[in-house]
Amino acid sequence: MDFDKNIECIISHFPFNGKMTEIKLTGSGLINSTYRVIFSNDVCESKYILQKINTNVFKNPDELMSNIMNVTTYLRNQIALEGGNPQRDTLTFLYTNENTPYYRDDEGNCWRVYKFIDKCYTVDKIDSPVKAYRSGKAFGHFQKLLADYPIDNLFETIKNFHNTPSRFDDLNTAIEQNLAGRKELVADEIDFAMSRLKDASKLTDMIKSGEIPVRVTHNDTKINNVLFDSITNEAFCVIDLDTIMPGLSLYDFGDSIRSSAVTVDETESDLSLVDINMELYENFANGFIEEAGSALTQAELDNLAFSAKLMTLECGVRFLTDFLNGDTYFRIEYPEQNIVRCRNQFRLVEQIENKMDAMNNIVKESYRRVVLEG
Ligand code: ADP
Ligand code: GN1
Ligand code: MG
Repeated sequence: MDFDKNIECIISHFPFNGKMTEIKLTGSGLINSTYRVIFSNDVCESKYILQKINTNVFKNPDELMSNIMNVTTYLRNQIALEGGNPQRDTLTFLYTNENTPYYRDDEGNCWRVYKFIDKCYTVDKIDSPVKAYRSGKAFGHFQKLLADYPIDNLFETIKNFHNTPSRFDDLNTAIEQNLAGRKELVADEIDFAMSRLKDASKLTDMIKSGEIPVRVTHNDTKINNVLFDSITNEAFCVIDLDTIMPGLSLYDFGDSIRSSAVTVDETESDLSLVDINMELYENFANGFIEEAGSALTQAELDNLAFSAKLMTLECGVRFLTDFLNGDTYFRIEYPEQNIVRCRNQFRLVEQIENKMDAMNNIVKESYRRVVLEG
């Protein structure tokens, strides 16, 4: 079916008012297809996000949307209780006219709608210490808001999402299968990953031994999953809620460093430019610890800096795996992009390794100042 006809059919299943006057692709997410749509009538104009759920990635949209509806309802209450704005500080999803949280079209595509939040912007990397601090606060606060959420209500929307040993298994399978015939091109990257295999199981081992608590976490804390207010520049809303699942606080801290405390974002191909920015790192850590720090255990604090390395390594391994598999998971803009991203992330791993002592000291100092001395 052609896109225009299909889109008319899709929107007819949602309770929009008026006529659709604009539809535009938006954002730089790598998974879903995201459109900003505007509906107008004689009185007003309403903006929404219409999103095609990537069902290659999220195999069970019912479970996915159950998590999202439950979590956003809970967040709205928490936000109201603390005097925030529930319409702006979290996402508001619409039910379809058939009272379901998404619409499945004739081709099997799953569509959902939520309110567009106005007067805000997203960035792919942080460029100022104050914004790094605010991003850290946003993710730390998000974790705090969900601290008492009933964890057993959550479905695991992607199995073993941050299970790094399992990501290495996927890499080994991809090497073996060599589906895209690219194995020879990436021998150095495979060596790089395998030389760090011993790091992969550190956090999963700590989960097994009970040394580290499983919490409700976001699990995809890339900085373009935070909305910044256009006027105040505050980081006020954490979006992209598809991977809210039981996880580790460390996943959310570590995964964000890759975009919140770096010199260039993950698309940069000039490796000489790739580095961790320690001023941004310190500010992000201060913000995160200010919000989430008092709930963190010693084992978590001791591994915050390590988590930045592990999550970056894991992400590089995932890009490498996807490159070997023929680019079936992450959206790409040109054929080599996954290997460019992988090299970028692996260089960042090296830079984090070089700075690990300083990164650990920053966490200690921040915790002492922010939590112990209040
Ligand atoms: P993906 O899963 O592909 O990363 P996201 O849910 O993160 O998709 O959305 C992609 C982009 O769309 C975001 O980075 C942001 O720029 C924009 N966006 C998403 N939701 C909203 C919203 N409610 N209001 C304004 N912009 C939004
Ligand atoms: C994807 O959806 P997006 O673009 O925010 C991915 C993350 C990766 C990230 C790498 C569900 O995030 O895990 O870290 O790309 N999300 C999923 O840029 O796989
Ligand atoms: Mg996103």
